[in-house]
Amino acid sequence: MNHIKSMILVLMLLAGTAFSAEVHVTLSSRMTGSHTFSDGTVIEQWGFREGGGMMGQPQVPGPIITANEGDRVFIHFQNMSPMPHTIHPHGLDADQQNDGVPQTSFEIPMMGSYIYEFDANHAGSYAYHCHVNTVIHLQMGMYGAINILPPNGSNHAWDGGPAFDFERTWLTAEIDLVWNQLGEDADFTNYEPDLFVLNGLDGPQAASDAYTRVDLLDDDVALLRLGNMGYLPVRYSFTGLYAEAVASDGRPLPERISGQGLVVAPGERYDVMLRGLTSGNFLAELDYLDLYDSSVLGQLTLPVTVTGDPSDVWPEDDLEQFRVSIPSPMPFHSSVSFTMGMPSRGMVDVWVHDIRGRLIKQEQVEMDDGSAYTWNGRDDNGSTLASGVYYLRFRHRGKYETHKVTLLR
Ligand SMILES: [Cu+2]
Repeated sequence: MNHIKSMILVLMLLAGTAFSAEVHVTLSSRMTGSHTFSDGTVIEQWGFREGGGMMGQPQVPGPIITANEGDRVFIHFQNMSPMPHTIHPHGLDADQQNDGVPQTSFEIPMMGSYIYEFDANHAGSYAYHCHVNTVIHLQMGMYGAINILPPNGSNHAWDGGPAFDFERTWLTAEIDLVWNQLGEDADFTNYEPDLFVLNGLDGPQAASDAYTRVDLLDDDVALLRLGNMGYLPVRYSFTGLYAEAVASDGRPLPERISGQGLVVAPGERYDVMLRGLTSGNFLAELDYLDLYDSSVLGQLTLPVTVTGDPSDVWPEDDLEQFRVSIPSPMPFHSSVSFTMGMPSRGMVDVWVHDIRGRLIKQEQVEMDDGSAYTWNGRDDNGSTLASGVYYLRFRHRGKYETHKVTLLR
């Protein structure tokens, strides 16, 4: 008996370490970078690049560091610049010696080096940035993303979370040209950004950047890792597309929320699943908001193309537990019905959106296996809706299903 127990313990230990590995990345810092925007404006840049040594310019944002949940990550940092810098793993549980906060640990001096290490404990989206005089070092470009995949490295937001076909990391920031010129001598009480950037690029540059732009084919699902490395909240809209935030700051959200109007505050990250509903050309619109009155200080738009034939049903993680039949009749004139397939009686949340993603109706109903849900083509106020395409989204025990219906008056 004891023998079996110890065998099991050994197997458990082996199983526990089966996926964990060491991830080693070499990053070096530079203060010699520059970037020219579409309108000809040139800025100075400080930042990181992959590899050590003296050669080459910084990359802004810095290289994306990718690991699997359970991995131990080692960042071999070389400071090839005249000022001290650090690497702070933002949102990760690093110990004090590895969190890159100079006030509680140390700076890496000119030509100095250090190996930062931490455990990638939770799949999700994180960041890194220099923490020396952070206000200006971050503004100058010393930031990048850390993306952690599930333990097996599969294309899921987390182990058991929603699947994606490809991912995009979108880091926003702004540039105050006076700060950019004055560097550490800038007046940090007066921030008046002139340029509003995504992955270090202005709108036209981002639109032609093969990594940043998003092109969806058929039922492709893109995982957008939205991170804010600037000082203004950024509001996103994806009109005509299906966008749903599933995680934030490295943890699954208790309730998925719409990506339409999602505001990402400075330092925050959101994981948004993006998918086409119909083929066409769409826009991701980013509004950079005033911290105090939420007025729009800057905007950036990015084309999102949907080609092929997106299906009507959102591809769900696991439909075994909860299924919703196709709508009947289709198209409908006065009402449309769906039959529930569920393991036992329980509450079902229902949302109705129009084709622009606006919420029309929301309710919670008690349903049983085989019960029918009927929508009468009216909004929450009981008003009759116009002819058109609507989306009904159902949720039961964390499982979602979405159906498209056509209303013909
Ligand atoms: Cu720095």
